[in-house]
Amino acid sequence: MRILLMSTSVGPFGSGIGGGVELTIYNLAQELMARSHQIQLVAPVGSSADTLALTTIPGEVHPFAQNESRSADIRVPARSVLNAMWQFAQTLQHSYDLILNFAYDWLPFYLTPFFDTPVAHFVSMGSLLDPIDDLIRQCAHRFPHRLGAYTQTQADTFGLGLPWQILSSGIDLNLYEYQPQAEPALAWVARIAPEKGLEDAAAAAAATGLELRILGKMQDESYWQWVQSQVPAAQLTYLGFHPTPVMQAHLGRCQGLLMTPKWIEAFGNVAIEALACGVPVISYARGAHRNHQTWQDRLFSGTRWH
Ligand code: HBI
Repeated sequence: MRILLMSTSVGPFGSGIGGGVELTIYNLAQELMARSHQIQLVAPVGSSADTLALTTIPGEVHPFAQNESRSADIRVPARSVLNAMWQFAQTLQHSYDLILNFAYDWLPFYLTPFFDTPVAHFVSMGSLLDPIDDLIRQCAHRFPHRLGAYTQTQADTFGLGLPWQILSSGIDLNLYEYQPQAEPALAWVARIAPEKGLEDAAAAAAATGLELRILGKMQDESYWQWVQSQVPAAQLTYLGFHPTPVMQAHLGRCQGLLMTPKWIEAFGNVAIEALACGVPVISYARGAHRNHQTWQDRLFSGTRWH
């Protein structure tokens, strides 16, 4: 098939601002091309995607849905890059058999019935904003099986009984190497942002006396400063945002990965990346992690870790 992939609206593809959904888009595109489908990615200007056919579109990126209040009106930037991306998609829709949306935004769901070419959606987060939830439910009823989610746990946050395709997530195991020797350090890999709960990982590192090696996009500098002020005893080493080969080399040298989400993590790609490197995962029994292997019943008072 000829498939048009429409990227996330929050930042350029490859910048790390889109978090796990960037890895999902890249891995899906690689596998679809390996199966002889023709793939074209549309993303904001400034994007880079090595072997992928890419069209970049100028415009203003969108505010993060997770930072908006649940019942607030939808905010669209004046020169929204997403509006421009979907206008572009409309002009060339007849050259494609399928359009796949990866943005968690109002517009692509609203436009679904207005396109001749079928539009399907990979929803990358759990329920966050009422106006988008309403649209997703409308899409589900009007176009059953056009909605993909990582996990049933994530899908259920939009209400029970909707016809989701549960797609899980996958990684290219050739990119991850097992390292037999671990150094006395724990790892934390995510966008540096409040919904990821870095302060809890810092507290765990302080409690164990282990260095915490932090990898991921520096999304919220003031939050990073706050975490350091909250846990002065923790030895926190920020290693930056890196492409998979470099990230997994750091991750593989650690004794364990801490996952401390404050929201319903839709999947948590880094959990399977750590396991691919032979690194045990310590996470909350919340969100998609409940599906992952249990590692330890309780680590802190009252906090159930899995
Ligand atoms: N917020 N408005 C908006 N649109 C997105 O596509 C989006 C987002 N927040 C986070 C996000 N995408 C991705 O980082 C997660 O889906 C992984």
